[in-house]
Amino acid sequence: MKFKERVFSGMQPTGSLHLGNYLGAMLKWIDLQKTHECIYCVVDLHAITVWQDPGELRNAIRQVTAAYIAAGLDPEKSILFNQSQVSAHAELAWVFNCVARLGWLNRMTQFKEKAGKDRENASVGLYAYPNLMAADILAYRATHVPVGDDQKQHLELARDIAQKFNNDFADSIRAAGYEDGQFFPQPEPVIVGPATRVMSLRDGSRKMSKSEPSDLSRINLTDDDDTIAKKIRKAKTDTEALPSEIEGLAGRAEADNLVGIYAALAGSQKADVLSEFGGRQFSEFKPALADLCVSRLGPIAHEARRLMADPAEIDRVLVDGANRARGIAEPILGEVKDVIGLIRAPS
Ligand code: AQP
Repeated sequence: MKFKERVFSGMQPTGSLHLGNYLGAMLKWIDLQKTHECIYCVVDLHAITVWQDPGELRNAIRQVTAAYIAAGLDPEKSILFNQSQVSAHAELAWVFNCVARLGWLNRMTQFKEKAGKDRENASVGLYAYPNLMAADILAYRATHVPVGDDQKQHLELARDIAQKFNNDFADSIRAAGYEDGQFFPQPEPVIVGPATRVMSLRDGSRKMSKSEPSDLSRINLTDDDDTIAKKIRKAKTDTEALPSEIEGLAGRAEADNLVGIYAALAGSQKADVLSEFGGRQFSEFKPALADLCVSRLGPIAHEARRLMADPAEIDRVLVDGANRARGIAEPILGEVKDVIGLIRAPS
């Protein structure tokens, strides 16, 4: 089957979005809107794989939606919704729980990192998270998935699940009219640009993350201008001047990170940043970076705050998006049920 090009991606409402989410994923989401049919989800079912305060979760779902729109996602053009409103995600995830192998999930590094030493006490949901992510994507037969570098392994698993489903049910899939036996596509990761893995501002060896205890480690999309400037001023660096060539960033994780952030915000490459700032000290580079950050993120924070003043309108956007998402996912889920031998309820 020739699959229509379709984009799917999502973010967890586990706190406010940060610069890593923005540069690693959202900038590409915004770009892809111009050329593709796009489906962007607030993945609230993923968020509850670790305990969330119910009131804060509700607020975070709206906040992430507001950040999507404020950053430039157009709810008329793209489909914006929260995952739990479209039950096809959870239903298909169960099917994939029965397709994916324990050995595959045992290799997932994110589970190991998040569960840490207390693995026995982690939720089953956290372990099965990649199967739900595969369902998120394949419920729409999405072909392209723009994500940060940390999601690469989960995307590979989604491809394995698609392949195994196509193999396990090959006869039934052909009988359903798919002559080439391809029921699900192999979704392609879209991991491009100078900031596919933005690192913590306090430790260049750790990913910038919502769950990092120190707020100084990340720039939130909700931070005001002064806070952004302060966090960049306090960002960890070494004492050397910036190099003029990319090779000079080797072994200088913090410098590499700040140069990558600058390049991504400026829409350029690290080499361009170094040809401008090579030989200059951080005392000169950091104020330029802070100005750029404030000029790019300040208006997003401002617009998100304005949108949050009208939660009913945000909820309306989510309901509209969910209706449109259901229109795509439910027929595909219905076919999945036919192919695997379930009897569906009459529509
Ligand atoms: N530091 C990062 N650099 C580049 N991309 C990143 N992404 C996340 N952190 C970085 C990308 O943002 C998208 C949404 O991520 P998510 O919210 O679903 O979950 P996450 O990857 O687990 O993000 P966090 O901030 O680290 O959340 P917590 O702390 O709750 O686990 C994805 O495309 C991701 O690659």
